[in-house]
Amino acid sequence: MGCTLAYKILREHLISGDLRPGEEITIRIDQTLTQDSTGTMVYLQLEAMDADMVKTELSVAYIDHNTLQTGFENADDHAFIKSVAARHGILFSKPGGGICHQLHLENYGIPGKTLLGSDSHTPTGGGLGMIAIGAGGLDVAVAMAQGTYSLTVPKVLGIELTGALRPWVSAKDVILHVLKEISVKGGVGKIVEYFGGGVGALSVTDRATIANMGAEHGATTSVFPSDENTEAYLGQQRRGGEYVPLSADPDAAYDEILRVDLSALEPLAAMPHSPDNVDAVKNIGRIKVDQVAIGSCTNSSYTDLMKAAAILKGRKVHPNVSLVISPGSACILSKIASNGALADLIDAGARIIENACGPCIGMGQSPRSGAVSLRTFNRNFKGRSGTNDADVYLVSPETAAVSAVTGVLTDGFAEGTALGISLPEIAAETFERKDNFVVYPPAEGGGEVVMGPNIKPFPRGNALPDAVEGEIVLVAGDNITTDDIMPSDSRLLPYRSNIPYLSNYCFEKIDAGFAARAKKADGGVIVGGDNYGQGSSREHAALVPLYLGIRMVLAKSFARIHRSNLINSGILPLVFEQHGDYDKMKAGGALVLADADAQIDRNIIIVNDKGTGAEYRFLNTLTDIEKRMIRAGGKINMIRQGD
Ligand code: MIC
Ligand code: SF4
Repeated sequence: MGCTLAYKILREHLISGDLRPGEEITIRIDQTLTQDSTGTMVYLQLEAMDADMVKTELSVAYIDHNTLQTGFENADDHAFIKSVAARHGILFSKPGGGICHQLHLENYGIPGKTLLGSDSHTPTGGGLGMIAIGAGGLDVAVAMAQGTYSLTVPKVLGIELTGALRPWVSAKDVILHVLKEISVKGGVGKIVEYFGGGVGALSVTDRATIANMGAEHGATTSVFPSDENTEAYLGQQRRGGEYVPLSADPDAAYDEILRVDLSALEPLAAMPHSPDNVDAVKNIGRIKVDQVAIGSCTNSSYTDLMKAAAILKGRKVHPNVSLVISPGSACILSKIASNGALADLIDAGARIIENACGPCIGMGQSPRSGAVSLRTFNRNFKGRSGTNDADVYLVSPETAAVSAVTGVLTDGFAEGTALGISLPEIAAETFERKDNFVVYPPAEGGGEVVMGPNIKPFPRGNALPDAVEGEIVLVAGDNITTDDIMPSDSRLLPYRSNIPYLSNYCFEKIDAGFAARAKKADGGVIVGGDNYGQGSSREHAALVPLYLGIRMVLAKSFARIHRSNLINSGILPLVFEQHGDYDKMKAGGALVLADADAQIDRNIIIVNDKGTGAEYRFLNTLTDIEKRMIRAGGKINMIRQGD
């Protein structure tokens, strides 16, 4: 049987371990990226490791999340990141340059390379044929310091694409369809690899949209072949020389296969409050819309904005709708400014905001109370927009633009509206390579670290005690997101380098009393359902609980990045062997994991109820390296002990 593309790239980068599903391997990391809201922590950790110049071929520190600068905090973080980047040979991408994933695709992504990023949407690079993985900040810091990353080998889910998309149906609808099919946890433990005749009908930015939102089904990453469309895209970006053709063997053995006929797809939308709550736009109906937002790392490419401009040209945004557009990069904004498309958007009544994450992470543009907001983004978790009772629908740029005009959720295809754009013409255009927003590090590195008053030391775990015990401070349900655990909006994002401050808001949106209870319990246990910790890569969702004294999280299953972040912080994630035991967990009860050092080596870990003595069995999913981390009280401690 032949080899998948994913395994070919992993094999190329294998340093140690067996490339078989479930085995732990260490791979070489060619490139890393960070963004500012996880980056401050990454660079504090890099400094704490006494690292020298980075060991990667390329590392870039982007500023794109915290760009509101309502106080000194964000700007201080930017200055800190810039100073550390210079010290270690890291490129610094200033605020205003654009969104990290779009910028990386345009400027630095190379087929066949590995990329590790401190953001869950790093897999966007899979659109260029990279193995691009999102990880917690500490893993990215280690990758910069050592040039390596360890992971459990995922299975490969092959998605065979056939046919071609009809007008008004776009890449967003492909990934929404996949999410509907496999759910928000269907990709956990897998790499999703696209193949088949339909791949050629998708441009690199289409592929990037699909790979980007693979984060929403929990996959380790998603990857597309590198073909003539890849060559054309790199040529457009004046990087034609970096093209490498790559594909799976024709008889590649996939662990599972899902087939998607592109020609059968129609405009879709993810309804509140989950990216997999998907239905056809025409089935949802013509609901009244208050806000439309076009942008984010999923749908802010040049093509996406050109489509929106073509739909809006000569029309007017509905009086009840606020349309807001955030281009993916300065390069895209400059291009639409010079070709007149920007004027078409503004003349239609669009609000143009900075090339940054912006409303996607609640940094401004929160909709009004009870609003319906259509967004081309990737996550519609409750409250993420900054308005707790808003209903956010995730849609394609086409659906967003036409709905902004009609004022109701609209299926442009069903309406028979003309799209008025030639996609091949757009794909043939070239961009000037500009690096006006990039600061290159001095060849020799070095320089002072610039540290503002909002930047506080990060918490470190303690070595594993004889017994891990504590009160159950929270019993949460299924699919708890990291936005639930550690909310991040314009109010809290400026405090990403201040864990003590953030700790007051842990679980705020679902349980306002959590922080106070956890502080009082001083060593609590969190209980979660399935897919605990889905969503972002923010390690604050582990560091804040650590700061609050949490030492153990029990769940039916964990999302990949959050599970690693817990372990990196020295917090033990245990999986219920019997899901029925979850129902027996009551807030206020007390649990103990006795003889912890010995138990950590067993396949089944026993936890007892301190009151009744009742016994609960948990699966131990820790790899050997992870056991060492838990024993040391976290990854940094392990590294500093020279382990
Ligand atoms: C997100 O989309 O949730 C974020 C904000 O980009 C996060 C990173 C963060 O919390 O800083 C992510 O996706 O990893
Ligand atoms: Fe930024 Fe949103 Fe993309 Fe996260 S998902 S990187 S907040 S644009």
